[in-house]
Amino acid sequence: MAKRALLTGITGQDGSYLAEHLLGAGYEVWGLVRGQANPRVSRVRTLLQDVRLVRGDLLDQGSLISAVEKVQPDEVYNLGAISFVPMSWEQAELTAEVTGMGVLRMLEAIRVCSGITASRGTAAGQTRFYQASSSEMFGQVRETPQTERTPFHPRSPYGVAKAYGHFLTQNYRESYGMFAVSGILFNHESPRRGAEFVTRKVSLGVARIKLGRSRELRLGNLEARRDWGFAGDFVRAMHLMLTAGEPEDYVIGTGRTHSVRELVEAAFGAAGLDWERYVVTDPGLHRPAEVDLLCADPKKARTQLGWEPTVSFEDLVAMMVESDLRLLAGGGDPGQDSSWP
Ligand code: NAP
Ligand code: F7E
Repeated sequence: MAKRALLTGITGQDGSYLAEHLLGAGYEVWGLVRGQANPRVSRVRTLLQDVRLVRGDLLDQGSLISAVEKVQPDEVYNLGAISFVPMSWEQAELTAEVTGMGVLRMLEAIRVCSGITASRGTAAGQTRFYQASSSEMFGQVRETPQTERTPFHPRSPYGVAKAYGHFLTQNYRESYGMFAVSGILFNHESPRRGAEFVTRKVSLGVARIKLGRSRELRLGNLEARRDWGFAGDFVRAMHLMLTAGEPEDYVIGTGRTHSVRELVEAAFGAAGLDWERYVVTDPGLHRPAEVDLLCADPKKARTQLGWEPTVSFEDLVAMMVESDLRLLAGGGDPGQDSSWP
């Protein structure tokens, strides 16, 4: 019988790539969708026709219990979150509820549905749980590169909420013997990335300028450095973690770091443009507390899971620019909220 996977965040970037990966591996894939008439659900129905949908919300404990009861998943991947860091300052409480407390609700849904208690422990064939932890937990980094043992110093309500979910996942593993793991993922991008994140803001900006639809691109801090990889590579690591022999946490990143300035240079270069003619820096787009430098040490994932990234930074940027040039030339444009940093 096919294994069953339940994914929260199916309408997001990672949900789409992970669903494709699991369908390819022969899984029956279920996606949790929220809201009465969520406009992103139709995109899931078009892009991922073999995914089954179940209603639920990370804010609603009962709905998660119902979803787990209905699907009876072998594996749960908790990708749902308020994931945009600037939004976490504007709506800190909502971020804590969805990105932090949502992890508790999903773990409790699995625990209750599996009849797990501290004294009874877990049974064979229990549901395995993956938590989407983040390099934002490292924040003001204590060492470079960052490993599974680097201490956390989150710099945003988002990073704090992710740290709560991370420790809680560890705690359910230790308290109940659950197969519950966290992937500490560094930034990963793709043509399906939300338009609010800097890589996609840049690739869309370049495409608009190249096609004569815009004359400038306004950005915030060009000096911040990130370890950017391709989302399609990173979802493979999630699956490897949940099918490993032992439940353990892993850092997933490329081990290379680039500044936003280098990203901009590469993206404009990929379209044959000189970035300095078009990029305008706007102090209003800086964050209240910045994460200056992130760079992964993915050695544990390489040696224990055999995981390797396959797409370089330069190829990723070119892939995103080419995709957005095609999208815009074909009449599509996801638009941009220019007030977001
Ligand atoms: P994304 O594109 O922003 O997707 C976020 C997903 O969360 C969407 O499907 C959204 O669904 C869902 N969601 C929001 N509120 C919800 C709620 N109340 N209940 C259930 N679902 C809810 O994020 P992503 O880039 O795919 O990232 C996936 C996960 O990895 C997130 O947890 C993110 O924080 C984490 N992460 C991402 C990165 C990265 O670089 N991409 C790195 C480290 C960690 P709607 O369509 O209903 O809004
Ligand atoms: O910012 C700088 C900004 O919003 C990257 C999420 O997936 O990865 C992501 O979080 C950097 C920051 O991603 C603009 O200040 C400059 O230093 O693309 P971002 P993020 O905040 O790193 C982590 C791992 C996650 O877990 C999150 O869910 O770029 N930057 N100018 C800008 N950023 C944006 N968005 N817009 C600008 O105009």
